[in-house]
Amino acid sequence: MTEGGTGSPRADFVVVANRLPVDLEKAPDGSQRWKRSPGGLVTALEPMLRSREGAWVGWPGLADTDVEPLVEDGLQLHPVRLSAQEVEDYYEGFSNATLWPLYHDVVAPPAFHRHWWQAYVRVNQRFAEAVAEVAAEGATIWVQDYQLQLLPAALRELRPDLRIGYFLHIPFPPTELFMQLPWRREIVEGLLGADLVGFHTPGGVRNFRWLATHLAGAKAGYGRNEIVVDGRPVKIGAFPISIDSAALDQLSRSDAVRKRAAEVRADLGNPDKIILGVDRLDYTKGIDVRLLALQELLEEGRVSAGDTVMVQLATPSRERVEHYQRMRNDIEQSVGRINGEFARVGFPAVHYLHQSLPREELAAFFLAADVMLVTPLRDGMNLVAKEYVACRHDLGGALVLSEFAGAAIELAQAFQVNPHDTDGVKNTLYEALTVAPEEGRKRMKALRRQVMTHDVDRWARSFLHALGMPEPVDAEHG
Ligand code: GDG
Repeated sequence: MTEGGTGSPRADFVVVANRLPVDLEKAPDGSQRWKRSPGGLVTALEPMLRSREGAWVGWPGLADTDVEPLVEDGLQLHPVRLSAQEVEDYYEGFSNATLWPLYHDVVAPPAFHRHWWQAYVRVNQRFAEAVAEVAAEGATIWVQDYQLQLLPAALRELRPDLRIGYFLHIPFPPTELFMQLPWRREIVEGLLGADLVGFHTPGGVRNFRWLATHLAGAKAGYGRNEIVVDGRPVKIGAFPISIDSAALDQLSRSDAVRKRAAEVRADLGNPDKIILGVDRLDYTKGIDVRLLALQELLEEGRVSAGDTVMVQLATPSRERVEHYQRMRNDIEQSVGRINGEFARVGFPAVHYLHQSLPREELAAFFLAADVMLVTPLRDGMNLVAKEYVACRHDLGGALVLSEFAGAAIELAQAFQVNPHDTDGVKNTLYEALTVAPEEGRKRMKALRRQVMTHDVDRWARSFLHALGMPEPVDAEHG
């Protein structure tokens, strides 16, 4: 950390994301307190932020609230203020009702509203100004995700001295779909303000290269992973994100989690097979796809309720966005229909929890599940698939995974399915339920080889290395 022109401390490494790694919460008595929101990203970046006395810029989660910069648990946090109207237009609107569905293959129709776009522009500019204030001369900035695609160019305008990296956590869509966006050129130009633009998959890189060439006049650069814009090289590349594999492996080996996994099985009535789904309640995750597959297997008598039990954990998400409210109703109706037809008193066929569970509890469910169903219609990566694998130190369990999750590229030995093909999902689910133990172990071993050696720390390092971030001066290891 160095002293800025105004005498305020300035950081050499700044992470900027829509949200801070802590949430500001308002208690019923009006008092405010910070709550840590432990995501994979924070875990991965925390050591690097600390060793460089870095800073994090983001929205604290409460609208219309001024919050002073603070140091929380050794991390420098710089809150950006959003008004309630901006949360509605920039966040719930343009980010989650325009970009989110558009980038996920329009599995829901995206809505295009000019006033949402205007808020998106305004908020991105505000974030850029906040980062420009915080960053030291020549600092490295890492911009995260689809809410902040205009930030790289806005920031370069203010601070050409900075080294700017950008990473997209969701898929970058096929060019034909992206072209629907009325502000397509502005978005591509916004991203091109970065020195490095990263995606989960090579497909995202290809789509972006085409758009940069056709919409922003980018030229071929040095090698496949570089393009040149106005004489300035911009690197592009695939950096598949991962999880803290070792920590999860360790957690799942703990006595407490193993004991809890056995309890979960007993609580479910000691069925032969437990099928598990864990997702944010989102229409991209294909929760309906797997419920239909289970329903048909039950109807056909290929599995029986009681012997086979499904647990769907659905974390509440974006509850103010209309599409999410409708989808929640549909899913809850399906669960009700299946139970209405196939359950016995005290023995539901599907256990559905619309709740967020503690990490240890989640690990216990992973360890207890014979089949993990991950069936998104489109997903940038899907960390749940990797978390399940990291928890299966016993080489038990089978992973059914959609071809349309970014994780499918690395997790080739999963039981892969096309989520649009109901028969395919149904038959593959059945195959996973009845796989011979030796074959199951072989597959899980291969999956674990990938997940245990490619963790989130490796992901962050490879991105920052490609960006050319200097090692901290006092680093113990060169
Ligand atoms: C976006 C992209 C990409 C879920 N329920 C609970 C809980 N979770 C945790 C999971 C996992 C995380 O939330 C969800 O991550 P995913 O990757 O599955 O999905 P998104 O939230 O859509 O994330 C995605 C990711 O960004 C990273 O780049 O992989 O494609 O869409 O870690 O375990 N955690 C706890 N309780 C729950 O009830 N503690």
